[in-house]
Order: sequence, then structure tokens, then C-alpha cells
Amino acid sequence: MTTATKRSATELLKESSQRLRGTIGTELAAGGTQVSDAAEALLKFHGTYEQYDRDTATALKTQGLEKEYSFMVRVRMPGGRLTAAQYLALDALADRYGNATLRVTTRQTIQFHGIVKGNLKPAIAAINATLLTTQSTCGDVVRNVTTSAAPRRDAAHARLLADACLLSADLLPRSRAYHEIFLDAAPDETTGEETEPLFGPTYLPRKFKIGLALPQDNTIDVLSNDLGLIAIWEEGVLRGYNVAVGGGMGMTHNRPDTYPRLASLVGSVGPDELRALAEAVVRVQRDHGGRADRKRARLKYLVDDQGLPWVREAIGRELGHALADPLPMPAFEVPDLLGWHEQGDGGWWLGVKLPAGRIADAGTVRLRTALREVVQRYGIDPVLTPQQDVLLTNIAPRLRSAITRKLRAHGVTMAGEITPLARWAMACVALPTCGLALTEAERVRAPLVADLEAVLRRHGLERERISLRITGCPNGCARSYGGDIGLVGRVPGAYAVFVGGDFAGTRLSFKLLERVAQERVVAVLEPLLATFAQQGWRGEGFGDFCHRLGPEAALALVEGVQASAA
Ligand code: SRM
Ligand code: SF4
Repeated sequence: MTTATKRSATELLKESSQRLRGTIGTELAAGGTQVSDAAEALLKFHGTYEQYDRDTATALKTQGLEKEYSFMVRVRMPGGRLTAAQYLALDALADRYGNATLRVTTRQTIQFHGIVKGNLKPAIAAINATLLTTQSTCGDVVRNVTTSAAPRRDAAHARLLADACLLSADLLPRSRAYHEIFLDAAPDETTGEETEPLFGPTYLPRKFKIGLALPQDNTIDVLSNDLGLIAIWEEGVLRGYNVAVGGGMGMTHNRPDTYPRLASLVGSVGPDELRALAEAVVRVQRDHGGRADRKRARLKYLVDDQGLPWVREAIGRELGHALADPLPMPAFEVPDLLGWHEQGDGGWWLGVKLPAGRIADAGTVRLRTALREVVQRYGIDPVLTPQQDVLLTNIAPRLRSAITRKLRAHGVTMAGEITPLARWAMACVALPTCGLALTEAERVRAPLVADLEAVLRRHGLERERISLRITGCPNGCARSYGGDIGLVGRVPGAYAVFVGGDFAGTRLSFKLLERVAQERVVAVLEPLLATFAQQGWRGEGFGDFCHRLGPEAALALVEGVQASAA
């Protein structure tokens, strides 16, 4: 390991935690609604965050009452796969322990919100009983591995999913802390001192994300991962994986040394070297990643601070041989997975839009009930997408109309009935649960989409494929610096507006405006959209058009409107 001169408090905590145990066990057994700061930090490694309801906090404080504390729990499922039985079990747990909703995340998992402290252990144990885990879904470890959600029954998709599952399992910590704390497993006294062969006593400097894509399916935004792997097939044979390192979306306002970054292609490996390669990259980040400043601890900063050639050499050293050059690769595509599609084995899948990933019953739209009934009745295995949607898979052709009818009867809108903007609009959780949110995101997605749709209609752009990504802070959980339009919470009630990324996820957007009041955002974008309608080239996306204009010309177009903005 490097001899770090200064280490953050989290580093010291990890080291003294007895492999992620700390005082979690005793604290969970005690009463109350909260845990200590140390236990809170360690609990993340086991997949849970302490939160409080930010909607009620101020009013409660003025009455001298405690905030409403609860826990968010995140499940691990590489590639967003779960069985019908698992889905139904999780759905039931949302009532028993959570806030009666399931939240599909931008990394293809499910989150529960609103689990009170006394229910945390039984909830995690119950998730585990479904043969899913919450282990390492948060914390300084390898997070949920993402990959194409498309349930296409061909060799390329099958291999991609198998490799995602392999990496996900291989890169889990070996500590038995999770099993002892949440599953009452007895400590293993037969093997002497417990070791973490890959991670060591301080685990990784920061979260570490891996995604696997195909050039023809970059729905995961592979270049936003610390380690992005792109499978290259030629004439039905897997030639190898292109390796990209140093992606990440988060940044901190007012800290110019933090920034979103797309992963850089650093080389390629053969089809059977994936596991060794992933372990090698993890070891490079473990040993050389920053451990002093958590805001600059992701692999992307190591790549920029040391340079790509250095990183390439370091990976080669860990791997035992130099990385081969990247394999030739076609341009990325982003297929639309919503609606009805043939799987290639006689079965069909139906992609259903979930509003910002939230599976809930709300008013006349009983989305949660609809999905539960369809999954239960037809034994459908759902797949979760990186766009926060769900694919209902393995459907016999004769059942298609019955399933459509059932969903409609519960008020669920079918994909063919929504605009491309609504199809591709993502929003992070933000308020009221996220402790880092500066603005709303999930809760303003629908009104913002509706207002933008009206503008698009005015300019004849309603069929235009435009991706909108909204986050309540600069951490970029809905990958808001990629795509055509990014709205990033800046201060309460106002967003930084980003444009100019590309749909395929290969170019970051630029900041058009620093601070625009929520109610002015759509008006500010209108002149740009109007000019795009008149001057956009055939086949050019809105982000491409803004990129072609460049920041200065784009800003000149919106300046008049901005002058009247907050
Ligand atoms: Fe995220 C922190 C939610 C995907 C970058 N993210 C958080 C926390 C845990 C807030 C916190 O630290 O207190 C949020 C919990 C909110 C809540 O109430 O549930 C949170 N992130 C989410 C989810 C649920 C957003 C969503 O609406 O779907 C996504 C869960 C993914 C999963 O299943 O594992 C989620 N987060 C992402 C992504 C997108 C991705 O990975 O494809 C990113 C950008 C990529 C990246 O990692 O750079 C992302 N989240 C962050 C960051 C910035 C990290 C950085 O190094 O810059 C933070 C803050 C941090 O880690 O300090 C963060
Ligand atoms: Fe919270 Fe910010 Fe992530 Fe949104 S982007 S979930 S506000 S950390």
C-alpha cells in the first residue's frame, strides 16, 4: 500500500472496525431511532443508509420533537435480474417494513425507504431469505455490477450477464460481518484471523463501480463507471473486452478539482481474463487511490493525476502482462427497451416505464398492484433497467393482450402512449429522503416533463428523442452530465443547466447556466430548442446540436430569457 501521509477519518474507522463489524450489532439491539456516526458509516457497507424525512424535519424541530429517522436499504442484483418469487417477496417487504414503495435505481437495483431502526435487521434478513443480498451495495467497495437489461436470448447477452454475475460475486468482501450481524451466523473460529485477500483492512478508498456493455447496447452508460468493460464480438465469437477506466459523475460545487469524467479506453483483455483484469484494476485503486480527501478518492482522479500510461502500466503489472491495445469497436448505440419486443426464443418482453423508478400505487394509477398481479399471475421474471424501468420477461405471445389489459385496468400507461422525452427522462431520489439533496428531482420530474413536452410540441419536436436527467445535487446519481439535458440541483429551488452531451453516452455536457429557478428552467431551454428545430441537421440530436453551437453561442441564445430568471 502507498504510505499515505494523511488519512481521512473514514480510513481509520474502516481499519479499526474488525472487518466492518464495529458496534453495529450492539447498536441495532439497543432501542432508539438512530445509530452512532461510526455505525452509520459502517452500515453503508452492508447496504443501508440512515436518513430522516426532510419534509417533516423543520416542523418537528420547531415543536422540539425528534426528526423522523429511518433507513434506506439497497439490494444487490447484477444486471437488474430477479425472479418472480423474489420480486413478490420484496414487494411484500415494502409493506411490512418500508414505506409501501419499491424504488428502482439507476444501477438496476431496488431500494427500500422508511425502514425504522427496530426493523432494519429483520428486513435485511428477510431480503436475504429471498436469496438476494444487500451486501456491498453502498460503502467503499465494488457496487452493484450493471449490464444490458435486454433479455435477448443470444450468446452475446448471455455471456455479458454471466460475466456481470461472476464479477459481482468475485468482488464481494470476504468478511463474515454481514452474516453475523444480520443473519445471526456464528463467528467462524476455525480459520484463524479473518482476512480480506483482495481489499485488505481498509477496503477501497471510495465506492467502485463496474459496468459491462456491448457496443450495440450502452444503456448502462458504461463510460460513467470506474471500470467499464465493452464486449467485442466478431462473427459470433467473443474476441475480448475493451477496458475503460476512470469514469464517474460526481462533483462538488465550488471545488473545481472535482468533476464528472468519462472513462478512458486503456486497453483490452481476452475473454477469459475478465476476472483477473477486474481484480487487477481494483488492486491498483486500492493501493494508489487517494485516502486523504474523500472528494478526490475515486479512480478517475488517480487516472488524471498519474496519467493514463501510468495506470495502464500499473494494471499490466498487477495482471502479470501488459494490456493489449483496445480492439476496434463500432459506435455505441442505446436501444429503446420499452414496449413489446421479441426475445429471440419465442418469448416476448414488455418494457414498462416507471416514473423515476418509483413503484407505488398513487391515486388512479395502481402501478405497484398492477406489477404484483401480473408477476404473480403469469410467473414473470422482472428485469430492472439502468433507466429505472422494468422489463416483464418470458411472456408467451398468447398472453400479450391479457397483460396489456391488466396493466391498463390499473391505470398504467403503455410505452407507446408516452413521448420520447418521458421515455428517457430520469431523476434521482433527492427529497425527502436523500440527505445530500439541494433541490427536488424525483418529485419534479413529471411536471418538468409536461412543461417541456408543451415546448417541444410548439416547435414540432414532440417525436424527438431527447434525454433529460434531473438530480437534486451535483453528485449526478441520474448521470446528469451525460445525455441531452442535465438539471443539477444548485441551491434550494434552483438548478444548474447542462446541455451538449450525447445520447450514446460518449460525451459529457457543458454547463450552460449556473443557477436557474425551477419555474424558469423550461423557459430558459425554449430558445435553444426552437433554434434546434430550425437549424438542427437531419439525424442530429439536441445534445449534438448544442455541442456544435458551443457554450458561447448556446448562452447567447438563452441570455434574454435568463435575464428575467431568478
Ligand atoms: Fe448515488 C450518494 C442515490 C446512482 C453518484 N446516491 C448517494 C446517496 C446514498 C446519498 C448519500 O450519500 O447520503 C443517495 C441515496 C438517496 C436516497 O434517498 O435513496 C444516492 N445513487 C442513488 C440512486 C438511488 C439514484 C436513483 O435515483 O436511482 C442510485 C443508486 C444506484 C445503485 O443502485 O447502486 C445512485 N450515484 C448513482 C450514480 C449513477 C451510476 O452509478 O450509474 C452516480 C454517478 C456515477 C458515480 O458514481 O460517479 C452516483 N451518489 C453518487 C455520489 C457521488 C460520488 C462521487 O464520487 O462523486 C454520491 C455522494 C458520495 O458518494 O459521497 C452519491
Ligand atoms: Fe441525493 Fe444528489 Fe444523488 Fe440525487 S444526485 S440522490 S440529491 S446524492
